[in-house]
This record gives sequence, structure tokens and C-alpha cells, in this order.
Amino acid sequence: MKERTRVAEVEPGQTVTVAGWVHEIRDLGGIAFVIVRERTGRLQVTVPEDDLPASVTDVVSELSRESVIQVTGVVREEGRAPGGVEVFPESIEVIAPAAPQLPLDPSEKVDAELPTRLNNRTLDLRKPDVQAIFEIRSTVLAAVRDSFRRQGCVEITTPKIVATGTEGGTELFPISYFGREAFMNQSPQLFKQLIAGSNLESVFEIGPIFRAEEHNTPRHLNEATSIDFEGAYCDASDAMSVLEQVIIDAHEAVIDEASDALSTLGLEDSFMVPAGGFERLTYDEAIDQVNATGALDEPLVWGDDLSTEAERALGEAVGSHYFITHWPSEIKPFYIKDTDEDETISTGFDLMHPRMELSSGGQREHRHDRLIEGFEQQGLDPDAFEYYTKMFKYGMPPHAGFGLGGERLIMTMLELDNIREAVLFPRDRQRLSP
Ligand code: AMO
Repeated sequence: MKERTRVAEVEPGQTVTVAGWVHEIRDLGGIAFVIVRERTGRLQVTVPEDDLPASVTDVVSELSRESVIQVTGVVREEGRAPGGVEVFPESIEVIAPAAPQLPLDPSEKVDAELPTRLNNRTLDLRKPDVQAIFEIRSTVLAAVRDSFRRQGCVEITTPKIVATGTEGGTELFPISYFGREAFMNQSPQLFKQLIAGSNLESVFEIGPIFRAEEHNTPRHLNEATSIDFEGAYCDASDAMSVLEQVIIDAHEAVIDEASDALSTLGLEDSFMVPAGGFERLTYDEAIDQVNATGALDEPLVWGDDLSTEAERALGEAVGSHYFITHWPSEIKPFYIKDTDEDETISTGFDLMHPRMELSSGGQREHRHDRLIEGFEQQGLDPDAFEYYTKMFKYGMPPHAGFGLGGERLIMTMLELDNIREAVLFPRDRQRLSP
């Protein structure tokens, strides 16, 4: 294609060729204005009918919104136009016409319903506020990657077709693997541990996880992006420090690199980098605080997991990111190590945003005999996990890690109501395409 000038770079006095979508056409009789939109902004093309050849005015009279056009012309200052400039076209070429009936109109001020938007994601993403979410998502994932690398971690990728689950059997998606039973991975948990026990020591992965969750809620997906860390010679406190740094670095990057996108979302004043030193509440303190709010019909008792209502009540009371530590061992998975002082209390932790859980982690059980006991206590067959447990016989150092929900991170950063807003093509109980 012909070289194009990006709309944000157009200067008065230049002759430019820009390409983009027809955002709006206003024909005032005698003069028409065509607003061209592309990623960097919008540009007014001014078409005075008497002064321009029929080859240009005829094209304009036939234009449909969202068609892709290429305009060559001279730029002049015009204070009333977007960006303060307008282009007088020498030529306008339709590169790809759009059908006149649009399933979703990107220039509409009022948002279409979410299902309509997701069914027409290409058109939806032509809206600046939707575009802004995914520009920020890209910034966040790059910042997370940089943060881990600065913290001495090596990026890994682990299989997504696996032989066993890790996070509870009912949430698995079974598939057929050349006639054998297999599953989509729920978490890179066991693989990242196997690699933390190698010379790579500290590793991270950003990749998909698949959960056959029954929940159809604004914060659950059936395919999500998990940001995982695992570090040898780390305890739970070390892993929490790594996680806190990742969260802070991600927020800082958004301010430094995506401030325009933040303004597009109207968040330039409210968006803040969380202060370091996140509060660390023990599970006991957390349930006491929840019960003290009086928000629950039934008070929590020791051993209960935190319900959505409990998380909300606690989040309101704390008001910023916080950790919950020292969870009862019985509600944490087999791979989480118990505390040395009390085997009913685990080293597991959760990172909470005032609105919801963002991450879980903990120190892992690295002693082979205790690991096997843990499987048996949770009713799991250790033989099925032999590929994993056997490496614990050959010098598995103490290690710890976490899994952080990528979409929940973005959803909470950008105050989105529904997690699906943070995914291009979300997978939920109803949605399998696009
Ligand atoms: P867990 O199951 O708590 O822990 O998952 C970690 C984080 O991943 C996100 N998450 C989800 N986000 C959207 N939709 C879902 N269905 C979904 N499921 C999980 C959440 C959650 O806090 N292996 C452990 C982590 C570890 O110990 O390293 C694990 O997977 O933000």
C-alpha cells in the first residue's frame, strides 16, 4: 500500500495520504465533512462540492460509514475540526466498502449491549474507549514481563494439554488425546514447580488457563490469562514481595506509557499506583474483621472460605490491596505447605483487591513423603501424579509462588464492571464463538 501519514502526525501545510474508517459523514448541501478515524485519532476531510472534481465528490456521495478510505490532500488549520486541522482532498479512494446496515455503530455515543459488542468485536474495538482497554492490557502484560525479568526470573511456557488437574477435579475440561483421556490445563502449577526445582530456579509464565467453572459471573471466565511465578529458595513472604512489585510496576507503566488511553477512559484523575507495603492480614484477623462489619447474615467460622459478600465487606473495610495469610490447610490445595508451627494452618496466601481476589499462592510442600501424604489426605491418587512427585526425590529445594489473574488485574485497574470487557473473545458458559 501507499505510505500513509498517521492522523496524529498530520501538520498544516503538508500534502498527506491518510487511510482509515469513515467515522461520520455530514453533508450540509454544498459542503460535506467526512471524519476519518484510525488508531491515532480522527481527521476532518472537507469537501466543498463546487471546488472539487466530480471524481472526488461522487465518491463522497456514495460513501457508507465504516468503509475504509484513502484520502490524499492538503492540510490546513481549522480550529473547529478534531485535532485543529482539516484536509482538502485531491483524491478519495474506497479501499474496502462497508455494508450500509452495521450490526454495531462505532460512532454511537451509547454503548450497545455486551453480547452484541462481543459478537462484533472488530467493530466494537473501533471505539476509542474499547481500544483503550486493550492498549492498556498490552502495556500491563509487557510491564509484568519486564518486572519479572528485572526480578531475576526466566520466562517459561508449559503445556496446555495435560494428564491431570491441579485445582480440584470438577473444574476440568476433558479432551481426547489420541484416544487417551486428557484435559485442558487449569494452571501451570505442577510444571512451574518442576522447573523451579531446576537450575532456572525463578520462573514466570503468562498463559491461558481453562476452568470448567459453573459460575457465570462478572468475574469468572472459562478461559483466563494466568500470570504465574515460582521461585526456588523462596518462602511465602518472598513470593508476596515479588507479587507486590509486579502489581506496582504494572500500575506505574500504565501511568508512564498509556496516559492517553487512561484519559480516554476518564480515569486520569482516579487511577493511582497502590502504595507499597500491602497490609498482610492473617485469616483469623480477616474473618474477625468480616464478622465485625455485620454484613453477613451468618458469621464466618474458622475453616470457611470467604464468600463474595465476605470479600466485599472486607475490601470496603481495608480499602486497598491486601494479603490474607495463614489460611486453614484444609481449604488449600495439596501442593501448599503447612506452617512449621501448626499443620492445620498453611503458608497459603491470597492477594485481594477491595473488589475481589486477584491472586493465590504460597510456599510449596517440597518434602516427598509429606507431599504423598497430602495427596492421600485430599483423596487424590499419588500414582497419577508420579511424573511430578518423582522429581521431589532428587533434591527439590524449598520454593514458593503465585498465580495472578490477568483479566482480574486489568478489570480492577480500569474499574470495569464485567471481566469480559478485558478479553477480546471471552469464553463463558454460553460463548464459544467468535
Ligand atoms: P487460583 O485457582 O486461585 O490459584 O487462581 C489464581 C488466580 O487466577 C484467577 N482466576 C480466574 N480468573 C478468571 N476466571 C476464572 N475462572 C479464574 N480462575 C482463577 C484469579 C485467581 O486468584 N495454582 C494456583 C496459583 C498458585 O498457587 O501459584 C491457582 O491456580 O485471579
